[in-house]
Amino acid sequence: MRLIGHLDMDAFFAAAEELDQPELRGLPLVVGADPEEGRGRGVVATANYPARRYGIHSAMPISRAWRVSEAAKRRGEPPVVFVRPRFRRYAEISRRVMAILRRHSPLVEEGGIDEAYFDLSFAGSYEEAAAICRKIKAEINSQEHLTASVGLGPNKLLAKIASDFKKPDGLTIVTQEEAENFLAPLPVRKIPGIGPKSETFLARMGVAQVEDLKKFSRQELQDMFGKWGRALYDRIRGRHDSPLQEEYEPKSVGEQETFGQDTLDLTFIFERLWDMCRGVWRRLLAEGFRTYRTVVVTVRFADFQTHSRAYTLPLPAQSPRTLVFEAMKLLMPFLDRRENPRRKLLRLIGVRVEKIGK
Ligand code: TTP
Ligand code: MG
Repeated sequence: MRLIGHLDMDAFFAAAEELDQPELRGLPLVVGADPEEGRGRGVVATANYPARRYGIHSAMPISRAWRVSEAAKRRGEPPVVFVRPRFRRYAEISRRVMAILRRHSPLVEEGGIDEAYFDLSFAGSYEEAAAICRKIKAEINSQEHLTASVGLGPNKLLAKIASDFKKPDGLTIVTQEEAENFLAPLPVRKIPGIGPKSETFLARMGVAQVEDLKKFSRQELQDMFGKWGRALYDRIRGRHDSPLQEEYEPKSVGEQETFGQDTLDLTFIFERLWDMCRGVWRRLLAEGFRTYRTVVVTVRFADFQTHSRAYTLPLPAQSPRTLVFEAMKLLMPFLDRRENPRRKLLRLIGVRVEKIGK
């Protein structure tokens, strides 16, 4: 029997800030870009739970979070405290949390800075595995003074959905037998792989919950979503057998930048792109890699519409010049009529390399 856990820290960046600045505890808190009195142009990285009650969430424009805070002030409620992220501090906490997990599980797959899958099959039963999960949570609490939510299930899919089910400080157990009933009432968006676009597409067909999606045959899902549709057929029934991968390697290295003001100044944009490519190349080498095969460019227009275009080279490349060249080719269509017929100004660009190697 496989027993897989998934752990996800609660409001991670915000919780870390509250830990280091106790005077902030209990106040609505946003970690993210500088709001600059409402003129700030970046986004919210995360919000603590009091700020979420105001409707603030990750990836929201920081200017909007600022307006929410001003409105709260007018109602006589506490305004939001805005702080800049301190990534090195979060990485340090992350390392210690991962170390706690590794003391309790022989196989840990780090899924990101604040989440990981861990194999507890050796425990032999859900009861034993749940006891280990409680111990892990207790240790994170006593050693790091932070809370995490944990999901326990027969595979990575159910473990991940379960860890998100009760937050903060939750522990949710879903057995294979319970899986279908557990998934059925959830919004389709809870299935990893269903993003905002698929969600909208499905909503137009009246499909909101997982149980609505179960009316389609495997073939129908394939017709809608391509090859992924076939896998989706199994996912919504709680079936997923992909193994945990111990070696967590960053799958991509990238940078992005929100401009000081929206622009279509080609000289400026290319200069920024050039700089970013050099930055990406330096970080690739710094992380011990030498090659990449896929180049991804992201563009966000002034109206917040965001597009990414990727190109995969036939062979791994190992020069920064290829990166600049491919990134420029990917960016060009957004600057002219091909992808930007209304000549919208650019707000942000990003460059990323994927399929990286040593
Ligand atoms: P999440 O685990 O998605 O969010 P969270 O830990 O803040 O809150 P929750 O209790 O719901 O798990 O992401 C972990 C951290 O990653 C988060 O604290 C900040 C960062 N992050 C961003 O910078 N931008 C984003 O869009 C998201 C989703 C997260
Ligand atoms: Mg989290």
